[in-house]
Amino acid sequence: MRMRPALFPASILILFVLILNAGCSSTSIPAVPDEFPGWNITINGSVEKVLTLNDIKALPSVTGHGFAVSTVGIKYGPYSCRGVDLRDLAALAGGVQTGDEVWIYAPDGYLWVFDYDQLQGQGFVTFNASLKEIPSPPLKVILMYEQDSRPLSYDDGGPCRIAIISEQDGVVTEGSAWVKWVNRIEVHRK
Ligand SMILES: Nc1nc2c(c(=O)[nH]1)N[C@H]1C(S)=C(S)[C@@H](COP(=O)(O)O)O[C@H]1N2
Ligand SMILES: [Mo]
Repeated sequence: MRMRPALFPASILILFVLILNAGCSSTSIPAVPDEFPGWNITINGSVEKVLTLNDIKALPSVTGHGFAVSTVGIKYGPYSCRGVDLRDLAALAGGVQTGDEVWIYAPDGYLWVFDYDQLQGQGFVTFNASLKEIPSPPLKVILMYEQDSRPLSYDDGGPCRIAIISEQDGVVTEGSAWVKWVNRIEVHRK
């Protein structure tokens, strides 16, 4: 009899865990705020801002074609990508000036740096779908939260990943700049 009072709450707890898991086991991609509770991103410049995913989605968004290639030549995409231009995010923390760099951090320790020209969409190496180098059209660097009209899953680098997009279809960029799981952005002034 001494075990019973302890067993009852434990079974209720297990039941709750099962119910919560059932809610997450859907095969469709869950809505991002449910998939990433408490997630936010820090933008550090002359001031610092912390944004939730809803804050990011409330900002003006841009869309375009995104297509990337890994260092071993595996292509991913083409995708339609939606997100916020990095310059608009930086503007919330004091903005970028000529010569600034933007450092993009992820919790796995990955760090990628965009120089000022790249923030303007210039100075990237681009390829066609056959991976032949082509002159770069104007590009945009965005913090992507939607890929092919769906929230970005964790496996794809969600909730927010860097994407380099073009108005023109079939422009491939180097995958190393497509930082997954972005959680911190810093504006660096020399
Ligand atoms: N956070 C994070 N982002 C990252 C990387 C990483 O190791 N960590 N690797 C980069 C590199 S080198 C490539 S080629 C692509 C690979 O993207 P994939 O994992 O979606 O294929 O992600 C980029 N983004
Ligand atoms: Mo890579």
